[in-house]
Amino acid sequence: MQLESVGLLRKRNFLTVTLICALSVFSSALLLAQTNDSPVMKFVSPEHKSLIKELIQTHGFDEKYLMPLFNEVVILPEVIPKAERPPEKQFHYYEYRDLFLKEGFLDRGYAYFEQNLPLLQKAEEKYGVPKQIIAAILGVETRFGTPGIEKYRAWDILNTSYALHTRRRDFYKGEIIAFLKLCREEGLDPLSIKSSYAGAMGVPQFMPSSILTYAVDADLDGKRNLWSSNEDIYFSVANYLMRNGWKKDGPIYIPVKVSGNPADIQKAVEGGIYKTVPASDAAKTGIEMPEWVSQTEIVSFVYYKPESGKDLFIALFDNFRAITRYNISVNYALVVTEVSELLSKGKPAPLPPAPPQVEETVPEINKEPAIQDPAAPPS
Ligand SMILES: [Ca+2]
Repeated sequence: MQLESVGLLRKRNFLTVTLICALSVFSSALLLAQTNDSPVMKFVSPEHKSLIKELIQTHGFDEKYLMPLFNEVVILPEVIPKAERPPEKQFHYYEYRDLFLKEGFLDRGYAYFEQNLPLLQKAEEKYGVPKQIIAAILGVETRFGTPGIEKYRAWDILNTSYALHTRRRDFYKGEIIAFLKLCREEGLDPLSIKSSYAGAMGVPQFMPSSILTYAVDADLDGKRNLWSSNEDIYFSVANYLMRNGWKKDGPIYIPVKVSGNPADIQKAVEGGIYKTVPASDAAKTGIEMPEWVSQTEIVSFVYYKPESGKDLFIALFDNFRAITRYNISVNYALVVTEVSELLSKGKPAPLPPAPPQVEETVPEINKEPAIQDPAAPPS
């Protein structure tokens, strides 16, 4: 990408080398398993062997159901660097927002928001999460439900990440178990479901464990359908945010002035999104909270770059942190907020046409009346 620094490229090269090493170790394990273990089991690593055992013994899956599935796994090592460096972690905010806030994106967003207003409103009324926030999340996740944006087979991604993404192996173990449970509960074919490179699925891009925990069958057809039921999708996103701390009618974030000791201010932002303090404590370190913010309100602080060369100090409220539970990134929560504000305002009216240029008027002479074409529709 054009914006990558040389440092980033070096890191990426390092990661690629590490990955190739990891993959070769993994391949050796695979080969060993193929030659020494069950000949039926094409795909197995030491980690997978223990996982399969757990799926059978603890979660009640049948070996005959599991083995053909695991044999189908295609390892996709190229997704690991993507998962390690998602765009929200690569860019300053003013660069990141430009990935979304383009004319086509917003036009699609305005139309989507308007078309789906009644159902979005219904979700807002039930969960207290504004409809424009729900729509903005879907915009950032899947370009307002653009079909075909998920490029991978979820089963391959989850197993690739479990096998190769060692830092997140425990996480992906849980996601494989959740995915199989989800498929069992909803009657889905595990091999037919698509996902992102990180294993997120459906229009709202939930991980399997999140679908099990937060997805709602809002249209009451007996299925939690995050692929094609807008009602299920909107209620699930709103439920997710509500259960992760969204406060109805609460603020998301505000810029605040700082006048205290720079070391204290630095300390206030060091902990990031989740290092919270009561607003009353912030005032003691020279952070000037506006009067309308209650002294007991829980806040955290970060800097971000709204434009090149400019750092803005902002106070984050529960609702900002709720959005980051969807994706732990300041950039992500900022862009969701910005998109939601634009959707809420609605599509700007087109500029008025330029005034007609004054031309010299020439008197018309012998102008015949226009002859009406009898075949033409009435004007
Ligand atoms: Ca449903």
